[in-house]
Amino acid sequence: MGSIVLILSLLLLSIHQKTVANNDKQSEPVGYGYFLRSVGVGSSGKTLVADLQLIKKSSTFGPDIDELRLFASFETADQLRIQITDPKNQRWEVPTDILPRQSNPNTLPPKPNKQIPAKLILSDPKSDLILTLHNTTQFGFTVTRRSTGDTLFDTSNSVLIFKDQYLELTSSLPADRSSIYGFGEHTKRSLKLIHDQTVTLWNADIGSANPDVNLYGSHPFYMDVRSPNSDGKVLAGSTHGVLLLNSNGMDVVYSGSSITYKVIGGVFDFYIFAGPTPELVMDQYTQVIGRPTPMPYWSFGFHQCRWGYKDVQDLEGVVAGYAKANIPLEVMWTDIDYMDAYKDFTLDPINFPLAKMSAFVQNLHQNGQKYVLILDPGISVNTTYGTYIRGLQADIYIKRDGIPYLGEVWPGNVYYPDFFNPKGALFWGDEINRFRNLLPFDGIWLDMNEESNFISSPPSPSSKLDNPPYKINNSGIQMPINNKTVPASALHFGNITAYDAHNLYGFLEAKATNDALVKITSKRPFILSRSTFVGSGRYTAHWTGDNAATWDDLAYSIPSILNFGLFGIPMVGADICGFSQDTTEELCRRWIQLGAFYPFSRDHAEKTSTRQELYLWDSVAATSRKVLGLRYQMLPYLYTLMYEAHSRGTPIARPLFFSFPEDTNTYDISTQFLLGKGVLVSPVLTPGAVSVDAYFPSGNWFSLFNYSSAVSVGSGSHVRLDAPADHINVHIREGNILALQKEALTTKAARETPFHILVVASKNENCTGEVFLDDGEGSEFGGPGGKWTLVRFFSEVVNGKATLRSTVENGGFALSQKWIIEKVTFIGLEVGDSGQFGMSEISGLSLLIGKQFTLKTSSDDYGYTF
Ligand code: MIG
Repeated sequence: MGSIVLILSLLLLSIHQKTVANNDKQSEPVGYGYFLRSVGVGSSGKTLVADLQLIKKSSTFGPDIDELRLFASFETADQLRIQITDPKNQRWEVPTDILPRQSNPNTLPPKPNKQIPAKLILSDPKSDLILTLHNTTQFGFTVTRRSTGDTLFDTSNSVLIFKDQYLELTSSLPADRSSIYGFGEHTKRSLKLIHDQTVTLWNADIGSANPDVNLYGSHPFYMDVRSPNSDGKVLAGSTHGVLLLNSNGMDVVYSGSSITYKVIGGVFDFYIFAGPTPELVMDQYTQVIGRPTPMPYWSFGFHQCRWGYKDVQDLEGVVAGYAKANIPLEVMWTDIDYMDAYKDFTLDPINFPLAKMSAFVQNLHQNGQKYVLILDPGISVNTTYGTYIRGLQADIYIKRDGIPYLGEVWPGNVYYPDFFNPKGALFWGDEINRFRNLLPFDGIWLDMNEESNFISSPPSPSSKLDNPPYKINNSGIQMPINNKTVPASALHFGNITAYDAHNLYGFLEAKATNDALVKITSKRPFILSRSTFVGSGRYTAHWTGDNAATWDDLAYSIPSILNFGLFGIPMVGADICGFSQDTTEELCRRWIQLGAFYPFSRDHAEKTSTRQELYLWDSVAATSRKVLGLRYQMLPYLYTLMYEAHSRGTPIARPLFFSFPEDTNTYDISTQFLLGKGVLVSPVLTPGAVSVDAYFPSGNWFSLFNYSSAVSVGSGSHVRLDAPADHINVHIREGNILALQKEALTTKAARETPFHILVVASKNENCTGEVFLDDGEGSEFGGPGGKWTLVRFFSEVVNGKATLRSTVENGGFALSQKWIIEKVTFIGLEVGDSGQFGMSEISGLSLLIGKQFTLKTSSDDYGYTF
């Protein structure tokens, strides 16, 4: 039997030839790439070790590594891991203390196999995933879904390249059926990745007002939502996830029909998550990278920040301005202005003197408000500065050529603490503790941790790290990787190079800060970090960085926020009203309308821009009272979504396809999002608009501002909604039950109000909701025997009679707080077949929320009995 081998030269697209084989039988290795030399399957049948041998050398981007080892393992039924590395030389991998994970299944080299079949299958009967190793003209692998036969990941049409400083691998995708989400951090015009683009991952202090370039964090993770295939086996919304666990700089080239990883170091370490729903992918993904850390209840309040507050009086004026305007203000922030000459852990003695700052913070606390301050990692090189001296004594600064690396940030010359060094983390924690003893701040904002540097040090001629052969598309223009950061040849503790560790700096700073705050306060910390990596959600919240006060940036905040949900960092927001440039009354009004529904809701601006506190314009103030009023009513819901995120990884703010995966129209939506499973936010994103074109997946939807205003669509439809200047459309879908409280000026005051249960009845679907209650600040979040309560609500309409009942887990806590339900509102009660909806409100109740109950409306008039 003759085999037909077609060799195409794709010199322009790839540095290597591409080999396409159309036969199934093993033939002589052809072209570049590798072939399988030996394969051993572990005794469980769920793991495999293989040795690969280079077919033909190439010199572009350095010499090839001749022999590779592949480990494959069904780590769980839903998680297949495939790692390819160099068996002879230990290569850089993300350290296991940064990301704890299973060790390789079997490090024994497999026995050489004489006859390796052209196809070798590894499967776990419990798993829907199947791994096939191909060994026709060269090695490749595919991952398929057993239940549908769908190919999820497929390298068999491309060449594997593995050099010291360049790794390349391509997976083919069904361009017409695959919707890809993820990879970050970038500002994107669309949530779904558009075809034919390169996304670069290399943490950089580049303002998020710049779309499509690498920003502050690195998340080599994507979710692939499939549309149905022609044989009807793949149902719409069948979803899997793919993580490349690698911290090195990389370009990811996405054409639509393929995805190519071009990585400048480390190893290939793929995790394929079986899903098959977006929610399950998030559950599986965050089991590996760590669940999002619980955020304090207060952090769901509204935050005000600004770079350029002049002095304590300025701060006091802002707090008073909010109070006077009756707009909720939970947290007041200070940017670098509070510091003495921009030195961390100091106060400007003239404008922010300790006595005044102490009184200011004490006042906030008395009003149930909080205070958060900024810290930059760079420590001012200054022999009169205690922090600097203690750092030197502890020998914890990042070094280059044997001495601390000298960078430049706001204070001028700086050294960077090395968070890889256990002593570095302790030093940082100790400085935090000292400062907190002076000024009892409530949370920490970590900026400039990419690491940002105002200078670019020249490459060291003796190092191959500062100027690697493959230039990732840093800044969108192949800027050197050393551009305005700590150079790649700098060294961390344990001889870890900045080349490998660069993208982990912000992660480690957040971890050190979190560890310190837990130790100091015994409460759950609130930390906001600009730089992040895979798993940062275990320690920190995130904001999207330096956007601009433009309508585009308002719109792009939605994809950015939704992406961070996919990265396991659900507490995320964008600078409301815009960071750089002067905002306008209209933009700021539309922005707070949207920003009131960001998981993290903070107004922040750049020093030279016009002031933009919400009370400064009457129309912005009025809309703020309205939208933040709804946010504060929804605090128990937002907080319960945090609990859900922590328990199962589900984002707080979600793309529409999370709840409606079967509706392929939802895959393209970047201008709306869901809070939880059933609250749809449809903002105005353009100037001058007084209506909005919103997409509604099938069902009955009710305005949360006006329960009698309904949108009812049989199948998903675009609906034009009124959106006058003072209004944002927020709808809740049938089948949901919300536990609301009353709005107030602080979360503390809101928490003291009685509950209002809003039941959105449904004829066709289960109607459910839940609320998680605890003290909102303890380090424990759920857990056995703890001080928390989980109440689940169920409602049905039978013969025109609506019922609401609850089940209560661990009711003791809620009972101890004496929380009561004062009102129950049923909306969406269908009146016969009229298409009209009825409403029934039961007020004057005093049901203990910590005790289960059943409530029935009597027929006809929806009166109630219980
Ligand atoms: O070089 O601290 O993204 O939020 O206001 C700019 C001043 C440093 C960048 C942050 C921004 C903050 C600003 N910082």
